Amino acid sequence: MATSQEPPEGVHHYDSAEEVPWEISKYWHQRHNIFSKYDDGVWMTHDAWFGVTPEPVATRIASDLASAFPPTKTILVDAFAGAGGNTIAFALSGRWKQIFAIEKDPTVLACAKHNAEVYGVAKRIFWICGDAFTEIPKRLKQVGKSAVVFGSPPWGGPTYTDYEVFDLTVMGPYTLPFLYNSFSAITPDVVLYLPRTSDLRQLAKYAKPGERLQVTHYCMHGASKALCVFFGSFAAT
Ligand code: MGP
Repeated sequence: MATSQEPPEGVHHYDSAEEVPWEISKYWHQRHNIFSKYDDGVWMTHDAWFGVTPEPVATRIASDLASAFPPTKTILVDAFAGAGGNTIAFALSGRWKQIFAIEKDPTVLACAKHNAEVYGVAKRIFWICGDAFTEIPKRLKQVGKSAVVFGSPPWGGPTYTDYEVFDLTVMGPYTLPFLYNSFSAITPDVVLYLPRTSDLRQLAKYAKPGERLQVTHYCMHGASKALCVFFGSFAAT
């Protein structure tokens, strides 16, 4: 579905390489891997390019989450929706009765909504402009036991690649302990999308006695893009 809407200020759709700022050009060249429907008018902000989950990875994550949790889990919360890569894939999976997409930057949320329209799933998603750490307790405290929280937080920018092993306790602006403590207060079923170099020892500390946490690397062209750690019902014994 091609859209003819004009992007609001701060939002762009680049059609040719000449329009693209140099720091984004590596991502723009991967645009069809990031959104297969990019040419149908996908919207992005400058910063959204750095953190968006490429479509094949988002699709695989959505399929893994669909089967990971029991049927009593009917609500999926995307705590940091960004430009919508993961949210769209969760909606396309058809697994969830309700999907909440939370994003605190209204311009980025406008991109996510628009991109979901491009993919024909915008009406299947509840869009929330706000901070995940206040919105989730406010809206989901009562239904937490039916919910899974997925979080693809900011990693402090592309410089995460400067470290051989990425220290999740200093990840900015939200550290692993802060993310885990905030979301697990609502539901034990939390999945976080983190740098491929994340310190696994820091993740392992959250395994309950006798349990192991599942960590899945998501790859494209034979190389890991990132990993997901699954907390909660999914824990392997
Ligand atoms: P990358 O390392 O910035 O780029 O991001 P590239 O070129 O795709 O990777 P490489 O294999 O060529 O080195 C890799 C993936 O990490 C992206 O596709 C995003 O899904 C994810 N990602 C990157 N950053 C900086 C963030 C971030 O801050 N937050 C989240 N949630 N994901 C990110």
